[in-house]
Amino acid sequence: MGFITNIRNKFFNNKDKQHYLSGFKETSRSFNEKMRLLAEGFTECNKAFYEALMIILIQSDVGVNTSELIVNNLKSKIKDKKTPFDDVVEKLYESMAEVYGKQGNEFNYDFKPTVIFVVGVNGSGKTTSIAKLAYYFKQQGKKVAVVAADTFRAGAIDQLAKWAERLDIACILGKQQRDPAAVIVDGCRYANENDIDILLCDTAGRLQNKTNLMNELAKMIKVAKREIEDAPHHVWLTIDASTGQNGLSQARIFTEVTNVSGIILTKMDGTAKGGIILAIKHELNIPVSFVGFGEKVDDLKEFELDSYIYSIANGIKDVG
Ligand SMILES: Nc1nc2c(ncn2[C@@H]2O[C@H](COP(=O)(O)OP(=O)(O)OP(=O)(O)O)[C@@H](O)[C@H]2O)c(=O)[nH]1
Ligand SMILES: [Mg+2]
Repeated sequence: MGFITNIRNKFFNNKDKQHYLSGFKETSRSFNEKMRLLAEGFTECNKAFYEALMIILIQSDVGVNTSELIVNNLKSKIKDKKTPFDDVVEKLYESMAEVYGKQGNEFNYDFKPTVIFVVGVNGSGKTTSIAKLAYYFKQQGKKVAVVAADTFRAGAIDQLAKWAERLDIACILGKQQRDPAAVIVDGCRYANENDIDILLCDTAGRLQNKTNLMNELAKMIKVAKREIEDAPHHVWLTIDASTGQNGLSQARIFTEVTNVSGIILTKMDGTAKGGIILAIKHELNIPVSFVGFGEKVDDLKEFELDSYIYSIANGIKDVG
């Protein structure tokens, strides 16, 4: 059985398949169009073919290093230069999955409360993702509260408070310009006293100064740990998919200053830069945990590698 047939069932059993199909539609369209052109001129798997393939991957935001790895992996699978194009493409998807490696996005939410920090550059989708995560956990019957520890940007606190009101969950508010660490302390205490399962903490994303960022995050982490053992249990980084490689390099700084355990890839809807998922995993060695497919509260979905690959490979046909 071929690789695509193998992952097909998994895809069709994925409850989020519609989000995957529409979210990766642009990536699939653009990738398949390029592959179609490559097929037209295809004679055999020679140097020129692999180079053209490499360019297509790079154009899909897979990144140079990751593209190279995928192409090398593919080469090792193609024993016969004259392998038919469709079989080569199937092996290509298999190579992508192998280069991504293990999914690695299973998280432990057994701590009570489980404290999750969401970090990331300005506008990358932290606050919106917090709201979506709150909804996600609430759907699972968990008691959720959010902490508005972005005391830097005017309007940030209101933005989160509005979401919390709509979701009917508690929001621990800081005042603008107040020390964000103090708001984290309030949040942790509230969670301890109110039987909260999941405490989601919003943070400010300013990046002008690495030392400041490092100090501020370090302080927030320190006070959280003081209030709740081992907190924060997870630190998730938002990356805006539409900013591609550039967004990835901006986000890298957060992985240098804190122990990021998962990635939330936002704004996947409407961009063709879906290859970034492979680059993120390879370059940062952090799994993509969730993907944001839109602005609505239920538009954040768990990342599933095979469904992702399938959506790009066959997305076009299935969307129709
Ligand atoms: N289309 C789309 N828009 C999104 C998604 N996630 C976030 N957005 C939008 O992106 C914009 C910025 O999102 P925020 O959540 O405010 O980003 P932030 O990181 O909290 O921004 P700062 O607080 O300024 O650092 C908002 O208009 C969101 O509605 C997504 O998955 N898809
Ligand atoms: Mg925000």
